[in-house]
Amino acid sequence: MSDPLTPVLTKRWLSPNSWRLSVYEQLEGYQGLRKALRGTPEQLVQLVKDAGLRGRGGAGFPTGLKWSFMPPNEDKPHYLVINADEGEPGTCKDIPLMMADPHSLIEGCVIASYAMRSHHCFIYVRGEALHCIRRLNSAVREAYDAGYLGKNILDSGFDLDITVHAGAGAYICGEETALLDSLEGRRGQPRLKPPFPAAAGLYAAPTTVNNVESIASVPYIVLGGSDWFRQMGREKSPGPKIYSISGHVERPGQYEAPLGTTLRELLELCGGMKDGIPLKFWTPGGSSTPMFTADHLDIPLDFEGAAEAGSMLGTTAVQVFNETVSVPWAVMKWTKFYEHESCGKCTPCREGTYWLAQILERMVDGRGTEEDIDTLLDVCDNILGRAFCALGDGAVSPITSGIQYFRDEFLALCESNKRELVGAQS
Ligand code: L3W
Repeated sequence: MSDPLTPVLTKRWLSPNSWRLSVYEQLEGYQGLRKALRGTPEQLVQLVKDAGLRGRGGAGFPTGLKWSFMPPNEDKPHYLVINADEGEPGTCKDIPLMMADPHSLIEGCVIASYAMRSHHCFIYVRGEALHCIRRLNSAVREAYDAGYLGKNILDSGFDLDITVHAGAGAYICGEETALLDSLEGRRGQPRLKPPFPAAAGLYAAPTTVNNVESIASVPYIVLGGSDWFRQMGREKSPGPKIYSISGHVERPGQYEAPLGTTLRELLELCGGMKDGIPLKFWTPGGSSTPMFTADHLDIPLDFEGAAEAGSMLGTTAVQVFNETVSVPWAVMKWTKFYEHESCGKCTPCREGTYWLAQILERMVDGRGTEEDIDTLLDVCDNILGRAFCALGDGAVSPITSGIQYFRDEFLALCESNKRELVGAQS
């Protein structure tokens, strides 16, 4: 539940003109950078490790550890790339953050670049979010004019340029190596890992790819310290988090709360279920994370809690569905999204999502048979762990979890078809 230490990341969002540099500066803006530049890069990496910050883009990889993979020498240029491609269905936290408080991201970029000895940072933004790209470009210009970017930042001797890059609206480009390919001007498709980006990333140079919310958290860690950060959230998943809540709730939106907050508590924050219609199912972190049901209201939504209950925290995109929604129908909609967005590089995902979508459409249309349920699970089994990137695994999550919790609904669709077939024959 929201505690006295939060909000952190969203604390400026309701201030008038919160995106302007002058407002940001009045509210502690760029104080973290001033403090960071007085220390060494190594101290910063250690601080972020001590804080226990974990990646906010879906995987929860420890941020400080990732930074420490960057080589200490500068034989090649080092790059920081911000993954602002936010494409996971239901996820709407990074774009609001960049719209309301772009300087927190920019300040985080300068601190992180200093820590990793990078002199060029790219912010890769979802192409459809033109409003966000404009806002970021304007904030970057303000930061250059004020000496927070460019040469000799705040007389520290440190130089950094930021380039805001517009993607072209492909979900796959949220996968970090596909993003790098796209940034290099190629068609966005995932690369084989290893090598991880820290060894060979953008232009084959050492690169760190971090999510917007992860980097926007950094100035607060520098100012508040690792112990302060660890007071929020849970031992292995510390800190504040922006939960994007959508669907059948009274007040959908972004809600900041410590990691480990439960859906029951989040529902209190957002006014409860819309019109009081009971909850049926929900995703903890976007459609790629296996769904939960009304039995999971008290699961702590942090990396461990979600995983122990059989799902993933993902992007904390909490999508809430009430009793009026058919699970097979929702699963079909999600599957058609994955089919459309499959990049086509690997066969399990390219062919598998196509077959899954065909079968689900047939079932929802009342033309399914009981064997279709087994076929669905079989195709899922042949995608899971066999696709080239995480997109394939994500695509099967709604289906396997949907059948796990709501098999009767899938069966009922097939039963009605069976009755029609028998009726037609008699
Ligand atoms: C060096 C090693 N670096 C791991 C780095 C790696 C990456 C990070 C996490 O997928 C998940 C996915 C989505 N040496 C390393 C290493 N790294 N081992 O750590 O890596 P990984 O592979 O665990 O995850 P990922 O490929 O980044 C992210 C799920 O999040 N998701 C989110 C989707 C959201 C979007 C979006 O909105 N744009 O894509 C939701 O569930 O399914 O499982 O940096 O290099 N030994």
